[in-house]
Amino acid sequence: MTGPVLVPILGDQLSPDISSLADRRPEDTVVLMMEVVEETTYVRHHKAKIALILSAMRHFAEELREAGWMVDYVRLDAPENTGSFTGEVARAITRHNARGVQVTEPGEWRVRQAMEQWRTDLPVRVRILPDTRFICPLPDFFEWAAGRRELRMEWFYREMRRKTGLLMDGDKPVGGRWNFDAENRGGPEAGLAPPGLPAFKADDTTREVLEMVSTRFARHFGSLDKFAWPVTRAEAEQARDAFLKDRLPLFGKYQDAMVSGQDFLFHAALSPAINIGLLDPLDLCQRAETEWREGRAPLEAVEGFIRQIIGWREYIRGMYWLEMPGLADANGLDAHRPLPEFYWTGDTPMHCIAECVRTTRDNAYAHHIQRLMVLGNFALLAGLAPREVAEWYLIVFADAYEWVELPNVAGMILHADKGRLASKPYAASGAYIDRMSDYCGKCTFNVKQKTGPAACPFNALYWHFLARNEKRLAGYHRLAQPYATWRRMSEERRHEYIASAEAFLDSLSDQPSTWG
Ligand code: FAD
Ligand code: DLZ
Repeated sequence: MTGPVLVPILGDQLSPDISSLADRRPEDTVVLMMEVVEETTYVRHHKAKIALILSAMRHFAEELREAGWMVDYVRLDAPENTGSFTGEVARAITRHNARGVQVTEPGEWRVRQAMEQWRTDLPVRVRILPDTRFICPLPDFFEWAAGRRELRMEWFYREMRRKTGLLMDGDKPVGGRWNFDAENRGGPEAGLAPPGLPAFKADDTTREVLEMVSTRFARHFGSLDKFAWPVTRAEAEQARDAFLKDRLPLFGKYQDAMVSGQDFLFHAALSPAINIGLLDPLDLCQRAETEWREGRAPLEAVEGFIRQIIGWREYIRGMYWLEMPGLADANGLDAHRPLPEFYWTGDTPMHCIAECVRTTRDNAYAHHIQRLMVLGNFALLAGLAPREVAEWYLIVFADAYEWVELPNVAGMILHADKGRLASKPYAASGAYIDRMSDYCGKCTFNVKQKTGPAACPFNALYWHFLARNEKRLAGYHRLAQPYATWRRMSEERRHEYIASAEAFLDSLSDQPSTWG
């Protein structure tokens, strides 16, 4: 074939400097963008996630056209749409008489498998290029991981600080320390009034998508009523600038706080835009560093923020590709309980869970501590099946792609990977939630009560979790103290905890979920 090179750009590759376009010239290239039913339904994504991606894709196609690229855009309702990336790429090769396909590697294992198959099934040469939007190339991550007994984020993070030069003074960290987490533990102070996010008004493109999603995906989880995510690069940059100016200075201090009705607090709420390519992570970190260097934000806030991006985000991505495909089936704590219905409905007297499910339904967003220490902690303590939990997290958040969701779920919250990612399970009783939130004061359960039907279920579940996993976890250095406390308890007290937890677990519905 003698035609142009076909460059498929996926829904989370909306960056003009994507590697698949880097060496291409517009006169010899057709960009293919595809709305396909397989991607919209391989899990039943939150309506707002579908709307965000399809609207951002349509806007990005216009951005590329304005920059001179020829874009072949296949809409979901196009009559011949085959419904899959593979089918659409095959169709486009014929349509354009393309002589080759050049694509940036995808973020998910299942799509990577499909792309590898293109190399044998398609009639033209297929080049799959690295995704250079990540700061740490995968071969570098694998090299870092090779031969290490423990793959701790903190060590990786220091390498990334050296590599990027962020917050460095020569070869030393600025401020004399790598990590200022100890300063970042503010609880929910009374009267905390975060400035709020800029809300982006839907233009004609977004309105059309919202209408289509609300009818075609009516039975998917979540609400579109508050949809205000940035869908263009200009909007994402506006959201970024508002965060840097209004919320970054207090980002660190209130990073772990949870307040009813305050859905974003001082968090960036930029992950949906970063993950689809509307913002460049390194540029974002450099801008955050400038806020510190110019005296507008304190070091502990800026270090904490940069650590989330060049540390956690890059490390999580490396771990995904290192551990797949096994990570998807990992179940190191042998947990099999079905996901309770209240993860979809929020219908539970546990106010913390109800509140976290509410923001998830309203915004397709919950902040990190809500995901980790409420929704995740409950899943860990109650022994929910990792596959069901992972699917839920992949469905409900606007920023969810398997490369970032799965290591956080299987590794960070559920310890299903037997501690490859985290040095101990993040298990906590109600006392942690009470310290870091205003939730317990609004709950019908009593967080100070340890056992019995009126007690906060997290309290007994915490000891039940430790007791049922004693053989697996007692050797963990960082759990030595809770296990010593457990052993010091009277037999009767231990029995009360176990009986209380089991009564609660028995009360959880085993009904299959309505939405998943
Ligand atoms: P901020 O709190 O303002 O943090 C700034 C940025 O740091 C985020 O935008 C994100 O890019 C990055 N970041 C912070 N923590 C992590 C982390 N653990 N892993 C990767 N990046 C991180 N993040 C996703 O982007 N997609 C997911 O599907 C996702 N699933 C998660 C599931 C669980 C169980 C947990 C515990 C965390 C998950 N996270 C996920 C990480 C984190 O919760 C979100 O990135 C964050 O809440 C996004 O909101 P924000 O932009 O306000 O983040
Ligand atoms: C998540 C998603 C959705 C809902 N729809 C599309 C789509 O129609 N077309 C597309 O190109 N991408 C979509 N995506 C994002 C893909 O699922 C994502 O690119 C792959 O999972 C690879 O990470």
